[in-house]
Amino acid sequence: MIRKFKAPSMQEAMKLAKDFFGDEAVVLQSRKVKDRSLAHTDDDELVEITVTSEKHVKQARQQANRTARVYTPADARRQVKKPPTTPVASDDRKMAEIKRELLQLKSAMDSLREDIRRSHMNVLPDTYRLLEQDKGFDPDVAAELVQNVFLKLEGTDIRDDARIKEVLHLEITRGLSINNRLELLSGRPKMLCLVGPTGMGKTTSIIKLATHPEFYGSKRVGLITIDTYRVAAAAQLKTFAALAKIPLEIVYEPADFGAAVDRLRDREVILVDTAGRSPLNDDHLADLRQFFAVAMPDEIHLVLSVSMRSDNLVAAASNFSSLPVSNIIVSKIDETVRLGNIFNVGRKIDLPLSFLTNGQKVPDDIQLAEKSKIANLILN
Ligand SMILES: Nc1nc2c(ncn2[C@@H]2O[C@H](COP(=O)(O)OP(=O)(O)O)[C@@H](O)[C@H]2O)c(=O)[nH]1
Ligand SMILES: [Mg+2]
Repeated sequence: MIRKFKAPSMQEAMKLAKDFFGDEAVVLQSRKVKDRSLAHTDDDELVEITVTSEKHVKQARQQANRTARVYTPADARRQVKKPPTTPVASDDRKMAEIKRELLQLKSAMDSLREDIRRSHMNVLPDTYRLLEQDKGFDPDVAAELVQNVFLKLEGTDIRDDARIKEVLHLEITRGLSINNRLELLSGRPKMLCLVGPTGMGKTTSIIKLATHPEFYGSKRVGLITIDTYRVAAAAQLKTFAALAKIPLEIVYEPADFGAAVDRLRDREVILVDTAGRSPLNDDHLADLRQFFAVAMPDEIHLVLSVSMRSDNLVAAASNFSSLPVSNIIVSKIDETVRLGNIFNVGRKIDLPLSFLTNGQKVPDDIQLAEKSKIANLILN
């Protein structure tokens, strides 16, 4: 359902929309129109907003998804391969028609999405610009945040920059998902494994976690490197382990993993580093799955650098989705000021954040992921 509301100001029009749709109101479009009623002169202007509700947008999306699932390209191929029971020409025509309808639906959804995005730019343009252009929030993530902020504002809030920032801080805090328990397990070591593309900071993070007093620096730590391609990736960790007098096991085969874990059974924490020649290829992941079949880590943290583009982050995460990843470590937050990407990661990958790393200094440059602290980092 879509309705238009007219009022002398944006706020009054929004009030009418909220009275009708409640907090679910989504502004699709806003524009200035002339007031044609007799009581006013020609110069009077009204704000007209076109509004629907979150529920209706969701329904429209679900409708589109349902329709799309019924006719996937694979279905279309199967359909073509089937021996024709009816004249081929009529089947082809039907498929073409369905395809055309789907394309129309898709383009309607795209333009609806674009309208929603633009309507938020109209309501709080400065906030939207700050998030998207300065802070690196993805357009859809920024639009959703601005929408939530706008709905929380009351009365004259909309002209109060400090209040807007305060609500924005709250909304960012609310939108983050965190899981950063450091507790040990009783009776056996807790096993943490770090996975991720090469160069993200896995090995450095392991060294920080193993030595930082706030993390596992005061615990009995054991280290394991899974080196699936025999790339001698453990050299860095070997030097460190010798200096820090921490036992290190290097394993090349899944069969050796169980014994290595067993040799470290008196430890409180086992930190497992992973290295492969090209960690994004399927072989590396299939290998890792074999290691995990021997001994499953209690936590698997995917390490991703915040200075990567958000679509590459999502691609990297989906590459690792064949592993039971439990958390995201966001690394290298010192390398960009566009820290909205931390929020993008959380929203798009749908896994809780555990740690942030903020430099090359060992062991200092690592922190627990904390909602309010992340919101501060992003906004200041
Ligand atoms: N600026 C910055 N550099 C980092 C951070 N963490 C790791 N690095 C650097 O990134 C490079 C790759 O790190 P490494 O731990 O070997 O990555 P791995 O391949 O995932 O194990 C090294 O030069 C590290 O010093 C960080 O938080 N900030
Ligand atoms: Mg490494």
